[in-house]
Amino acid sequence: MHSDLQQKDINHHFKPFSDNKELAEQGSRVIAHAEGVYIFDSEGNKLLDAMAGLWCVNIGYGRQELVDVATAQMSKLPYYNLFFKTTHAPAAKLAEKIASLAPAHMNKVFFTGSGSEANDTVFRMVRRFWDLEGKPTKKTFISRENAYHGSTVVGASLGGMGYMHAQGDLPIAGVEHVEQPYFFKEVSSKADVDLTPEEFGIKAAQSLETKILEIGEENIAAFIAEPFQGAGGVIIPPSTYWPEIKRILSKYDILLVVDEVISGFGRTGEWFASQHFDLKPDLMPIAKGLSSGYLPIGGVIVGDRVAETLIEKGGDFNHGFTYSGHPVAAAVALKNIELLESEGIVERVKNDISPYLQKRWLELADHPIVGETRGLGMVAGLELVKDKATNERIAPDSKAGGICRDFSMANGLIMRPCGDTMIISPPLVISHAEVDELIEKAKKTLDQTAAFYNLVK
Ligand code: PXG
Repeated sequence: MHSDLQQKDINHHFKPFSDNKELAEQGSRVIAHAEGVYIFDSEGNKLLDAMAGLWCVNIGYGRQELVDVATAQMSKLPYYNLFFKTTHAPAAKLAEKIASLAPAHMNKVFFTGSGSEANDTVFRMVRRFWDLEGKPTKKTFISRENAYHGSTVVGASLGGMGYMHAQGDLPIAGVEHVEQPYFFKEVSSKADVDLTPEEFGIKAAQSLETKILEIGEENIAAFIAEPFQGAGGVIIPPSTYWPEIKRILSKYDILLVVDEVISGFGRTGEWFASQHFDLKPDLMPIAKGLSSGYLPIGGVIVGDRVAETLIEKGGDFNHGFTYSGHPVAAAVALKNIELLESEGIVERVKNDISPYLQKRWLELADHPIVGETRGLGMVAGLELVKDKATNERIAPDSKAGGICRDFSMANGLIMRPCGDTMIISPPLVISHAEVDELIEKAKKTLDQTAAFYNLVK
């Protein structure tokens, strides 16, 4: 039996990234409230949210300071646009704050309502940049297989998800995809491929150079990538990958777009993963942790080279959104960043809680159905396998991941599957005791998954 609320939802709510027909039978879990790293559903279940919502609640749930700032800003100025030669304090102050935390050569911020809008903005900015530079043939974006850059037409096109391209005739023209640096998929689980992670990192990066030579530098606008792939399954490149990408990009005149929507605002123990990986992006799309998800806001941090051309030579930039720099969202984002700073949350990730989380997550590598664990900062993943020697998968069609997720939810832990990869991205404020709870629940979940498939030795 569905509750009244579930029934309303079934009758009238068309849900994102869901099989709405299947959900109509099952009914959705109603999330009622949240505190710290926990969410509570309408049945009274308490779940440790090891995904921080959708990779975004960096500061944790229930921060009254953010509520207070939102309330005050709503009373003072709930809305005004930034189009009519106007600005307001929250947008101006937030832009300054973000520029102060970004790499030194990045000093301007264009605001959007989401990460997808940020990538649509990147697309138009980059193409406009090359037109203004007198190189109008430089239009093609090179992205990577299995990348996630959003769900709008441009976002999904830049992304490398086949199941998204299959709906809506994507990608649009002018987007190409090259190899992803996914060592487990491409090497560890294939008997006939014998490369070290370092050798594989170089090989994956060189697919970019191959593509550049194929299409011609004069036709390529930018390379876009997540510093580590998030929605693709927490894919952390081998140490050789980014240096090789940098070598290739410096040889050709191609812009680097580092999509920091997941990795920004402390997730790697630095403000931005570009600082962790020593990257010099021309543009960085941001969202999610910018406001810890309390209100929707995103943006593009623009490096000096692109900003100077667009601003000095460009005249009007005919692009923007009703909610660009929304004052309430911007005020909340600013306060969120101030709290991350004043409470030393990013330093704590680097020096304390990330090392602890990663040390404990590594214990799961010993489990009989785990082929690999990996992690960085406050993200981690593991690969479900039937046999550790061959890394053969448990069941066809990546079904084991969904089964594992269901056990995890029943155990009070939100850990999610990407195929047969189980991933976490908890709030940055998670305590040691909560990490212990996460690991214990994950172990129990793996035991149950192994038992379900009769894999207990
Ligand atoms: N870039 C990256 C790297 C992302 O992870 C976006 C852009 C788009 O942001 P918006 O705010 O438009 O959603 C994202 C979003 C998942 C999942 O299943 C991940 C995202 C969104 C929805 C689902 O992991 N990431």
